[in-house]
Amino acid sequence: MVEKAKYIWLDGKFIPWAEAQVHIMTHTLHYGLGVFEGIRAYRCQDGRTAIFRLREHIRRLFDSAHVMQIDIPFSRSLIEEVCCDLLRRNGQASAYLRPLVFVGEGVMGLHPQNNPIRVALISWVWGTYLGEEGLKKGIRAKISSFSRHHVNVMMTKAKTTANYVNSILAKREATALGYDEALLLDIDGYVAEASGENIFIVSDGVLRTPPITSVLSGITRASILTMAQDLGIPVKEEIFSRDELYLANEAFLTGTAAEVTPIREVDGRVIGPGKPGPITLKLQTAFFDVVLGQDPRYRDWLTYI
Ligand code: PPE
Repeated sequence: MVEKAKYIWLDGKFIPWAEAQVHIMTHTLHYGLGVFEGIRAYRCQDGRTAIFRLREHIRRLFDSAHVMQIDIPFSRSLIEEVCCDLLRRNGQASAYLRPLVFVGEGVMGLHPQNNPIRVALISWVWGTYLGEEGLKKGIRAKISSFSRHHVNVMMTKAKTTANYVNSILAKREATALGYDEALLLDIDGYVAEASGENIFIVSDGVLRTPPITSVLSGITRASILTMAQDLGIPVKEEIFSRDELYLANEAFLTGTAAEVTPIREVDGRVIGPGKPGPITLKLQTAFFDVVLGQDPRYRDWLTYI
């Protein structure tokens, strides 16, 4: 259960958590046209709170809306400001921020021309997404029987609510079979991403991740690519097959919620030595140093509230 915070920002106003209700005729509830973001704020080593890559997340929110032809009735800078303000008002030193843009009541049917565009900002405390144990020792993943969206079926660069039905189907299937996470292949059978994370593998010292063609352009993914290059780790954005994943020396997932989570097993095949490998650990440590404000090189990725 999500622990209630004091306030939610809805359509321009801070209102008590319990009052943030919508009508059953809310268009997005019926058809799934909406866009959202997931952003983490961390309590840094010096006691201050910093939001990780706030600008990039809000830019992606507006990019998703652009792709889905949704006009957000607020400016990017206002939404960024409200994210900081919400954390302050809710007294949360570390939290997960969820901007959600959805289509309100008006007409029904598949042509919601003038229905109001509504915007909510929610913050809640969210622990490790795939468990403390998963973060430390690695998770067990399963290739899903569901494929990742084809680029001409859904807009894969847009973080649209409707895309996540595919993720839920995959996640349910994997967890029902006793796995922690689902990995989805693209329509051509190459590894794409997990239900809510991007994927990386290490093969012979090279860090590899699928190009963003049919996957979400992850902000954690982009951060890891930059950090790896700065650490002198060779990186390649290229497609790979599931047997290349089985044969990888290391594998891990990245995402705002999942942070940097090692993968220790896929489809019953142990990955490398079956525990987080040296490159994974190096990048995971570097990632937490950055988000906790311990690495001055990436200070501009943090917005202190
Ligand atoms: N792929 C998908 C499909 C995805 O949903 C996410 C984020 C990522 C990749 C990684 O993107 P980024 O967060 O920018 O590094 N998934 C969000 C949703 C989690 C949820 O269950 O809700 C997240 O991590 O916030």
